Amino acid sequence: MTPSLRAAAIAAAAIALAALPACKRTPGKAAPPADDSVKTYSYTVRGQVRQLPQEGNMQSDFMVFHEAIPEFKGPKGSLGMDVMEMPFPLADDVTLEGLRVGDKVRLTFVVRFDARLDVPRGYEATRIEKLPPDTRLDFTPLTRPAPAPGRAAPPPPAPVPPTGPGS
Ligand SMILES: [Cu+2]
Repeated sequence: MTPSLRAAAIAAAAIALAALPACKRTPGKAAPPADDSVKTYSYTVRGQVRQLPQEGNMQSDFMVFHEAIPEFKGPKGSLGMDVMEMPFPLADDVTLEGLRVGDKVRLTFVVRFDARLDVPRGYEATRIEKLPPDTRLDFTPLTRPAPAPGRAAPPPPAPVPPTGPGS
C-alpha cells in the first residue's frame, strides 16, 4: 500500500467508526458489562421489607433491612457489608407482588464490580423469596473477634489485600 492509499484507508476507517451509534446505557440495571474489567458477583441475604415502591412516586425505592453479608466484596479490597437498610433496584423479571412492609424475605442481588477501579458500580435484585413470618432474622452487626477475657486487645487487623479479578 502506498503512503497516500494507506492514509486514505485510515481516514475511511475513522469515518466508519464515527458513524457507529453510541452505546445505550441503562442506569441502575445490571446490563451486560461494556468491558471485561467489570465482573458480576451474586449475594443472597435475608432481611425485612421496610418500604415498597409507591405508584407514581419514582423516588420511593424498595427498601430492605438486611442481615450482615460477611463475604460482600466492597471497594478497594474491603470485605463485608454490615446490617443496614438499603434500596434494591429490581431486575426486569422480579416482582414485588404479594409482598408487604414487614415481610421477611430472602433476596439475591447481583453486583457489577469494576475490577480496574476496584469498586462496585451498580446492583439489582434478581430474586426475592418471601420467608415464613416466624423466621428469626439475625441482625447482629459484623464484628471483629472479641479479645479473650484478661488479655490485652489485639492489634487492629491488617487491611485486607485486594484480591485478583477472581474466577
Ligand atoms: Cu447493604
